[in-house]
Amino acid sequence: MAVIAPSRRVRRTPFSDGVEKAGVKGYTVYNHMLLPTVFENIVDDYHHLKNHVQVWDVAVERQIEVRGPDAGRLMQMLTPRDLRGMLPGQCYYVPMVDETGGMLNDPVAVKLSEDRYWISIADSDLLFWVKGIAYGYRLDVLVDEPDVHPLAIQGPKAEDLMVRLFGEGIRDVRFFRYGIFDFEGTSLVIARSGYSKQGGFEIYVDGFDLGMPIWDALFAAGEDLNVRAGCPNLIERIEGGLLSYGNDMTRDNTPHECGLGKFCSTQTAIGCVGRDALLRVAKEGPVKQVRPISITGDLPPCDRAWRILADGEKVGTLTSAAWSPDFDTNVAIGMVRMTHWKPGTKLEIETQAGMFDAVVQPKFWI
Ligand code: THG
Repeated sequence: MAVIAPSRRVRRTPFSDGVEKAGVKGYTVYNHMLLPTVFENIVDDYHHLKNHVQVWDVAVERQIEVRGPDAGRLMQMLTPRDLRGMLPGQCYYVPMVDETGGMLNDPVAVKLSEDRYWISIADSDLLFWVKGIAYGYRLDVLVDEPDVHPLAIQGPKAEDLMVRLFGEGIRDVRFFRYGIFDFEGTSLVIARSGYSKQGGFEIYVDGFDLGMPIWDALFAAGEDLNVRAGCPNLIERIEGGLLSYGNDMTRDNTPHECGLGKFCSTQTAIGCVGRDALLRVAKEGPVKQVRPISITGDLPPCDRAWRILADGEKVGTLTSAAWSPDFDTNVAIGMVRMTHWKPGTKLEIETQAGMFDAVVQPKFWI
């Protein structure tokens, strides 16, 4: 692969200097910003993530701030998840859909106060949709992208590292809750969350200038914990069934097809613009759905959608795959038609390097 040409359109993050110093070997572009994909190699990065602690530059998880008297109303228009019980201090994983029930994004919503939220987005230009809804309905809200940059601390030793910087209070932060903690006189939102199944935190770093001081403080405090720079790991996130917007799902999919029905309460999500469409499809149930799939053989990189076949007929699409050292198989995520989605069903995957045998799994690996 050739290099990514640097330019203003491919934004650097407050942590990019640290990422480069740590020897980043690959990037992707996500929300028009650099996202590291590999440091040592993807397998070594994976073992380290599962055994130690990593600091991830996930500033690409951009915030859309929604602020004003109609903030709560606007948030409910965006998602089929019922937000009435959401309190300040909580984070919710919220599918966001258009008027057809198609997935626009799968962000984490952070409720800062009754009239102020952050939408911590996956890779799509959701800001335009949110601004359009706010303007079209003449809502009394401000919608913008603040100077806030998530830094994730992930891995089994994440809590011990965070305590050294922010104190014992870190241990009391529950999953998908946040607390406010001080760093050199600045108050920061710190949540127990992150795009791995290894446990950890996300620091919402407020302001570009604070980026490298926090980065450096984490590495200084964690030397004996074997802290390293890391990034969302392809193998670990497939094992954990963490979906990637734009890869595993697009606007063509409903939340139910993505297996995100458990994050929808469409019946009571009054005001959601996709509500009628979703009520219609939810009644029947989806006819295709995301499934964990194991594949045997020496796979090429999954850099395009692969056709899933059974008896020579297309029965689905395979969108993420990687070799898993811990489970000794290729782990994969695919969208499979209901006729072939039962665990144990044998499939064939058509790749750029030929055909591979695959089996639908009963559940994700972690
Ligand atoms: N953190 C923050 N913003 C994000 C991500 C993140 N924005 C982009 C992307 N990741 C959004 N996608 C996801 C996907 C899965 C999860 C979070 C964001 C996740 N899921 C838990 C799981 O599946 O185990 C369950 C969450 C729950 O039970 O509520 O964590 O990572 N800030």
